[in-house]
Amino acid sequence: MPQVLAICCLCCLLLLPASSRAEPALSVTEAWARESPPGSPNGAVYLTLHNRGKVPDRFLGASGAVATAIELHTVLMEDQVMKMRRVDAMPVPPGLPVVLKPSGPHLMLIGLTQPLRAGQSFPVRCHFEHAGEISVDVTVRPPEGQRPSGPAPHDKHH
Ligand SMILES: [Cu+2]
Repeated sequence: MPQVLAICCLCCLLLLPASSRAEPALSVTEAWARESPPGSPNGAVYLTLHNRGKVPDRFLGASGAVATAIELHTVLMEDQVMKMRRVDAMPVPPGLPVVLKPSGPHLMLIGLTQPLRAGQSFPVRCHFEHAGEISVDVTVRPPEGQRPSGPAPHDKHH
């Protein structure tokens, strides 16, 4: 019965692309880390999450060989002191970019397995509840205060 087989194959072809060819709802951009001072055991990764889908997703953190452990941290003020807290997940609502940046949420690199040198990059795998795993390259930037390019840090507005 070659005809049955043909129909079956056609069905498979029609069904498959619907899920596999869809535009990825989630993307990770501007992944960067600060160069680690010599001997520093820890570091932090900052990045921007974009949810272009219609359903909320959740960022579950990341993994990679750059550190013994990578934790998702938020920063909060407690008695005028900035404190880091480990969280299990961060909401990534549709439409609004979620920015992990210095003095804000970040991926904490605990127990660096390699020094972070400016100009180099390393891979991490970001995990999402719905989107699954997304791999990104994290660019290492020079230490704060050293800006080989770009505007000087005097952008205070009163
Ligand atoms: Cu931290």
